[in-house]
Amino acid sequence: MNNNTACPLDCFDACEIVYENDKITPKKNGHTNGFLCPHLNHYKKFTHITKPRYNGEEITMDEALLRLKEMIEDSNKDEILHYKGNGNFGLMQDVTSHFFASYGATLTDGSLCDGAGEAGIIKGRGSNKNMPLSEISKSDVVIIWGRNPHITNSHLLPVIKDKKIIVIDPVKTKIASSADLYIQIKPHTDILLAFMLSRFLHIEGNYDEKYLEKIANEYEEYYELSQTLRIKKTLDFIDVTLGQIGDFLGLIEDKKVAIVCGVGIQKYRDGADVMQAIDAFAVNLGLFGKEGCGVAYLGNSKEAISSPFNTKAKKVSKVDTKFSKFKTVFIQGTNPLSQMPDSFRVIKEISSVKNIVYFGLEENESSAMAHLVIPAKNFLYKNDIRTSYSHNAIINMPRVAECDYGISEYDLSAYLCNSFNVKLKSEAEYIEYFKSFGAKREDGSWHVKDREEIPYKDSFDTDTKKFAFLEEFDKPEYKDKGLYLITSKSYKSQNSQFNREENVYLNSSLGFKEDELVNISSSIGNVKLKVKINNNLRDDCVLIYSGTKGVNALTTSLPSFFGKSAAYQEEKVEINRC
Ligand SMILES: Nc1nc2c(c(=O)[nH]1)N[C@H]1C(S)=C(S)[C@@H](COP(=O)(O)OP(=O)(O)OC[C@H]3O[C@@H](n4cnc5c(=O)[nH]c(N)nc54)[C@H](O)[C@@H]3O)O[C@H]1N2
Ligand SMILES: Nc1nc2c(c(=O)[nH]1)N[C@H]1C(S)=C(S)[C@@H](COP(=O)(O)OP(=O)(O)OC[C@H]3O[C@@H](n4cnc5c(=O)[nH]c(N)nc54)[C@H](O)[C@@H]3O)O[C@H]1N2
Ligand code: SF4
Ligand SMILES: [Mo]
Repeated sequence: MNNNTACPLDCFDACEIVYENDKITPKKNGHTNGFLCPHLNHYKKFTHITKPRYNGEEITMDEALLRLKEMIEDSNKDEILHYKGNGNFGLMQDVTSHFFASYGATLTDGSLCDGAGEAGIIKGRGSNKNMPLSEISKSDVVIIWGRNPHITNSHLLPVIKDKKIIVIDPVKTKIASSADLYIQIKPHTDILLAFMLSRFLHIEGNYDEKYLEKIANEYEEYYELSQTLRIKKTLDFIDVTLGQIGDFLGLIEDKKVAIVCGVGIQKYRDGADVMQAIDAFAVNLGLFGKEGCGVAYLGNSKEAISSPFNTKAKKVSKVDTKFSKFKTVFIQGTNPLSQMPDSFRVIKEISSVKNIVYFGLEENESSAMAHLVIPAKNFLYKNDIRTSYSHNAIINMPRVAECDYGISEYDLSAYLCNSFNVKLKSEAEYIEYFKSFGAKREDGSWHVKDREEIPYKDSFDTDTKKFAFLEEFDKPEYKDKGLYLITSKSYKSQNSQFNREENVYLNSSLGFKEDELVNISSSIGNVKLKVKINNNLRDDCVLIYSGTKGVNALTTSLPSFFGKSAAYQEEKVEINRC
């Protein structure tokens, strides 16, 4: 049996692993660089569901499949919703969507993740083509803007270790502590910093005029828009000094610069505009289409790969889903009862659904609500293939071991397709099809052949082929009430998988004591958590990690203005002693 596969998790890195003697070890070379993160190092210790359940009773897999078939028969086609997440990033995971779409059920669109930022990128550039890891490795200066690489993207670290680093983050993360310049910005004000940086480039005459004339000719109008902001008032409001702006522009002058953004900048309703303003700064610097320069965000992991699966279907939002309109909801690879915004709304909506099916690996809030629980096989026990949203590798994920419980997405779909007369090819045919998008490199690794290493070389992908600048944006109100909720990723968990966090983190100046129980509330809802003191936070921030039980009781289900994305940090919060 082939023993080379890849980590399946929703992560920038898409590590390659070797499975030998029941052990997961990292591939020594290439982007994996001989190390994995705690999730995969301890993967075998986590308990997975092994027995299917119906209304709390254990049943066999055959019985579970029969129940599923009956639930589908019991519902009109338009009363069936397939709610799928990315618990596993394998390309074969969409085979279930193929069944549901072909059958006439409803799928979802929108994003719980990076959708607002992606929409901003597409507004400006016309497409989302990412700066890959291999190009970041060629830059001189790396600006880490709302990303936390020690936690979420550790394989970026060896690549940038000898470079000048600028960090913009309201939390003093590990990379912020060792950065050449750290800006502890006020949350949700990155758009103002991006405008200020573009404006000062113009004031100092350091913008790339020749490039702008060719590829972004409305740059003068954009400069005028940036002049509608008052410099001192804006900088005071966002907690950035003129000295820091000077240092920032000094560090990047005449250098190869990579702006590496994370989801932190765009967990707001105007998240798309924030990203578009950061892109605009990069355009003013002339960073696109040059070696070692550009903007990295979360690329589209399926870029330059066309799907063999039918996913044309009626779609509803995955952010504010009206579950109660459906009779059967099939949940796959996600834990919406924890991870969707506005948990109270989700619980209320989903409670009236007659048939809730949970198809996943572990017990959580969603498996607890489900009438039918179907255990999936984990990645070691099924065939798949994956790509990444931060580099261009395509990695085969063959079955590397056997187990006698659970079912793969392909086998479950084959059962449904067979039961309801939907055409399906063999698993091997689909995997071969995906492989055909790969090309071998000299070092033996495979990459997605039609992805450009340096995108936007001669033009952008907008209708005019030029970069589209923001033409307007919401001016800040320069007033500040309530605390900012920061809800980011934890070292210990993968969103709600593995070891979940349980606390709220606060700066000591807020006057709360370690381990005291507090009530955190927003206009949406509330949650009670124990305090942990963390003075790496600003004193106007409250940090509750993704995956903490109850955090999404605080968050709004109103989607972003562009990109149909969840806005997890839109709501301000209050804290009170219990
Ligand atoms: N260990 C671990 N790794 C993961 C995950 C996980 O759950 N655990 N999840 C994976 C997934 S699904 C994703 S999408 C990626 C995301 O990877 P990242 O983008 O790194 O994710 P976050 O931790 O949400 O946010 C990054 C940083 O944004 C900062 N931030 C918050 N608000 C603001 C703001 O207003 N402005 C600025 N400038 N910064 C802000 C936070 O303090 C945080 O340090 O990580 C993936 N990797
Ligand atoms: N408050 C707050 N909320 C957030 C975020 C935040 O930062 N703060 N982050 C948001 C982001 S960026 C994301 S991406 C989402 C993630 O939210 P989810 O998509 O819900 O991700 P997880 O919590 O990791 O849950 C993954 C699920 O997939 C299942 N699974 C894993 N592997 C497989 C498999 O091979 N097959 C099947 N069938 N199931 C599998 C696991 O059992 C688990 O139930 O959360 C969002 N929610
Ligand atoms: S760093 Fe990311 S890809 Fe690598 S093992 Fe951890 S979760 Fe998987
Ligand atoms: Mo995500």
